[in-house]
Amino acid sequence: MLLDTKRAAQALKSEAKTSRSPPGRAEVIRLMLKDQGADFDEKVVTMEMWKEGTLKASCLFGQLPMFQDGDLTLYQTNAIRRHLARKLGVYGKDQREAALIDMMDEALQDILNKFIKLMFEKDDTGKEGYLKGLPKDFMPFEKTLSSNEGGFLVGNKISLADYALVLLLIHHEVLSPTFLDAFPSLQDYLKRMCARPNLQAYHQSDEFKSRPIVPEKKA
Ligand SMILES: N[C@@H](CCC(=O)N[C@@H](CS)C(=O)NCC(=O)O)C(=O)O
Repeated sequence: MLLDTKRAAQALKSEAKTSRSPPGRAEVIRLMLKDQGADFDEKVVTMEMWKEGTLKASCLFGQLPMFQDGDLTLYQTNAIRRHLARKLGVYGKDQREAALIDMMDEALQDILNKFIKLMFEKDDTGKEGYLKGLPKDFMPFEKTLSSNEGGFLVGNKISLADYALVLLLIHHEVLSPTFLDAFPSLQDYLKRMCARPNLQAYHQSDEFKSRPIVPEKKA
């Protein structure tokens, strides 16, 4: 079970002025679970529930998300992501691949952090500068994909790093529909990934669309 605070976090940052809750960091977890066909329940915590305090007091670090897998209770998004990646077999075929997946994942989270910061800015002044920095940010992934015959970021099987990249590409395409024009390998990769039956179904679902990370005013 995934317990996520995205609505609570959104309400806390009410100046972001988007009426729907953004997917944020937990979305990679959902993408991985959906693509792998894993069953899970999700509870979204509202601001009212969170403010009441009992739930916060019960969380080990006073924060969400929280993930329960049988008798294992996990906090910390990255611990949850990596636990699931290991469990679902999307963490590389050996330690070498796992290390490369971690490296890619960390670099992608650096981009995600900048992206989330932009999404929560009150006005659009940062958008132009942000878009100018995209070639530098995404070129390492373009290069990696153009030289990896396996068709994935690491090895020849989908991994946690691919889920993180796919999600970032989807969100950046909303922010800037032409941004992928300069990246032929990323363009082809995104098409292939989004054609995976479970990913395609989730990407086109109302559930996915109900959590736009790019508020309409930013797109
Ligand atoms: N390092 C933690 C950070 C968790 C975090 O910042 N959670 C926020 C929501 S995204 C939260 O619970 N905020 C409410 C609070 O701190 O009271 C992780 O990656 O899971």
